[in-house]
Amino acid sequence: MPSASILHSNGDAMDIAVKGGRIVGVRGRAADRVNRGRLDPKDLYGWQANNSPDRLTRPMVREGGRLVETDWETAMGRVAERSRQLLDGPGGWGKIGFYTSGQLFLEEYYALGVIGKAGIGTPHMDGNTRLCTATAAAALKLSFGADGQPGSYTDVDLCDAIALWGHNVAETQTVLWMRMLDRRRGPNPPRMLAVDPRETPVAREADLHLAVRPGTNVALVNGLIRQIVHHGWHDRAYVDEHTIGFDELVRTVDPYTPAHVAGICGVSPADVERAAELLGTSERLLSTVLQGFYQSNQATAAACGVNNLHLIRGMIGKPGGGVLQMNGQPTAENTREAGADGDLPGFRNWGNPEHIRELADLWNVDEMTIPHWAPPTHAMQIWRYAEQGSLQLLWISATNPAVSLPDLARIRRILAKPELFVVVQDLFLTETAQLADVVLPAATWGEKLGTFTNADRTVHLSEKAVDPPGEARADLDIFLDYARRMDFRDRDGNPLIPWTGPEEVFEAWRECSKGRPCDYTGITYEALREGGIQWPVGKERLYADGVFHTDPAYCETYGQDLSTGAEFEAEAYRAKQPGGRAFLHAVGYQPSPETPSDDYPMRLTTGRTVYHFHTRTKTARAPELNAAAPAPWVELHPADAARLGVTEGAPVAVRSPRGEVIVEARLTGVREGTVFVPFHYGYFDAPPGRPRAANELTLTAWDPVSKQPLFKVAAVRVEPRS
Ligand SMILES: Nc1nc2c(c(=O)[nH]1)N[C@H]1C(S)=C(S)[C@@H](COP(=O)(O)OP(=O)(O)OC[C@H]3O[C@@H](n4cnc5c(=O)[nH]c(N)nc54)[C@H](O)[C@@H]3O)O[C@H]1N2
Ligand SMILES: Nc1nc2c(c(=O)[nH]1)N[C@H]1C(S)=C(S)[C@@H](COP(=O)(O)OP(=O)(O)OC[C@H]3O[C@@H](n4cnc5c(=O)[nH]c(N)nc54)[C@H](O)[C@@H]3O)O[C@H]1N2
Ligand SMILES: [Mo]
Repeated sequence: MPSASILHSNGDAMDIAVKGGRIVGVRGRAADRVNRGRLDPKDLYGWQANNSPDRLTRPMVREGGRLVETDWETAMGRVAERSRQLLDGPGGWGKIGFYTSGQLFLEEYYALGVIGKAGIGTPHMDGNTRLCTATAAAALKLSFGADGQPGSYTDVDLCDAIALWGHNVAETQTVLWMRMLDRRRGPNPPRMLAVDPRETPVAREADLHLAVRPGTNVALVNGLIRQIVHHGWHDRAYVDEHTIGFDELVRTVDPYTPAHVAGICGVSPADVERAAELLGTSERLLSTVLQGFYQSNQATAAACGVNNLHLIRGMIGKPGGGVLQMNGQPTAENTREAGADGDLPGFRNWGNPEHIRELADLWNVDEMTIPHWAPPTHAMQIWRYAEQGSLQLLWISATNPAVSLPDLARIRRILAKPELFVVVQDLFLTETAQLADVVLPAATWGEKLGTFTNADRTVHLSEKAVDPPGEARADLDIFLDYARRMDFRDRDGNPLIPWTGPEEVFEAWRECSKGRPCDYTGITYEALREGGIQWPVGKERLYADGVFHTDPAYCETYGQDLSTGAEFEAEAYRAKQPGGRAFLHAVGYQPSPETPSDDYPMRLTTGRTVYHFHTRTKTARAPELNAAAPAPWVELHPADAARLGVTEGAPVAVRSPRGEVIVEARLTGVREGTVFVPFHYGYFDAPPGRPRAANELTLTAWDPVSKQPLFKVAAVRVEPRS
């Protein structure tokens, strides 16, 4: 049965093989535009998690402190009853929050979005996409007027230079990496630049590797722009015609000489010059940006910096010349476009009354029901409200925050609070589910029908190949059941949510997306059965004509201050008269909120390995993947290891002001003074007395603009352990 990969954002098309009602394998689909038959190791083996004997098969509720199995009627009854109690009290909508995912399907997000925004009317909705690609969305909105990826994967085939900004694509999107390697090993290979504090496979392949100090991306990008302008490598005509803010950009980056940048970033001035030349003299430059930028200090400013670089070189929307402000999760794009996170569906602007009116008409509800009086509550704030007690029901779907959020000791404390009613919807009894009041067993990929969209806007249909185990239900069915129990009504007293299955929701979503940047009106289930299709249909690249989505009536945001995150008013935005031009935004470098000290002298950064997906609920259950990376580690520079008296494989303690992990040392090409710990390892299968989740160490701090947490910069102390 046709589907696409669910363990990264590449959207590799595949067929699911079924025997005796069970999934028995997968293979890549040769005809698809995204992957041409290739698959990632996680996809080749990860499906085995579907068949795992410890899948949740019945709902559970907390009784006398323990979780016990029950039936759907009891479990959903409790969720609806608690919701009703809260809603019937004053300001009830403000007591209910939803924390969802980048791993459900488009239809599920849209249904959830309508439930939250038009049914309950809560502004407290977000996804783990806040931890993942909130910065991509913020940077795309601020530079180009709306979310939506300008580039296309075919740019890999056509470019003459590739710059990877904090993106270890070789381990995180292996099929895209193979496409890059095809070029590198073929005729006219593109030059390659890697910006990463570690010597990743990407860094080893690149012609130039800038091993920047974590948290200094803005200084680097400012310096590169300065050199490009200094050498006259920018496209003055494009800048004049299609952008706003060039003079101020030039003023802002002026102090960032190669020597100044070298001092901040810990690289050589000559390498800064070389990088500027590589970028400045290419004719078709492709950039990809990911977590080394998005989860690091000044995230949105750094990501906008890459947009700036492309805009001043006139390299947006051209074959081979473009930016991929990458997605990470398989369906992150859909959370953002369908409005299950803070955004309004269809990339609508919460500050624009006309956009609110459109939604109110579409859903036939009162405009005042739809939260739009302030920016939507971002995930980090939702958790704070839960901590402070104003939020009293938190419904978590398809994410495992007890391992994936920063400062886990705090998150465990919040989840365990008796006043907070926690609903967890998952496949397994995860670290988070163990702390829930109600656990809802979900069906997953291969067991339900729906669509999702990859990082280059390609939509795939994922068919239902097998039945879910036991009583597990598709997430959409769970949300629709809740809507029925809550009896949400529209302005005329008719059911707000009349849908019964995914295709009906998709039809409703098409209507909602009409005329917006993410227009799905040209896409149907039937057409998708032939293979992946990009939105909007017929546009391989956005902004090919140099006209951006910045018109005040159309744009998704009126802008934010890049250093404080403060939101601009409609008036101020209109006064800029963007008229379809893109914005060049820039700010100076500021150090991370936590930098090394005497007590915590080293920099910690965190991230991924090729064999595991996130908190490993799927990949630890695939024997091949688990065997390839069974336990966590810390990467140390050999000189740091020698100084600390640590040898390869020895146990070491890594401590931060928040907590400790004890993991094995690996001596690698990470920058001196920096250590790296993968964040995949939670505690469901941890040996006793060995804390090992990287997020025991990380801090509660976020980028002021995108509100994405800073997983890539903390201060730590490393010590040998016997
Ligand atoms: N194998 C695998 N693949 C995945 C996933 C997975 O869990 N496993 N998850 C998917 C998801 S959701 C995502 S979001 C993507 C993430 O994909 P990536 O962003 O490629 O993955 P990370 O390892 O989180 O971070 C990338 C790099 O950032 C570097 N880095 C750290 N700090 C800094 C800094 O300050 N500046 C710079 N320039 N670089 C820095 C790290 O050394 C790391 O190599 O992967 C997707 N694909
Ligand atoms: N230190 C550090 N922390 C990080 C990061 C980092 O680089 N460093 N990266 C961040 C990023 S980019 C991300 S994306 C997050 C990921 O963090 P999480 O979202 O917490 O990670 P997952 O393990 O993917 O959790 C998804 C959960 O959904 C369940 N699930 C899977 N499919 C379905 C389904 O169809 N329905 C339902 N209901 N459940 C399903 C899985 O069993 C799993 O428990 O972690 C973030 N945390
Ligand atoms: Mo992610």
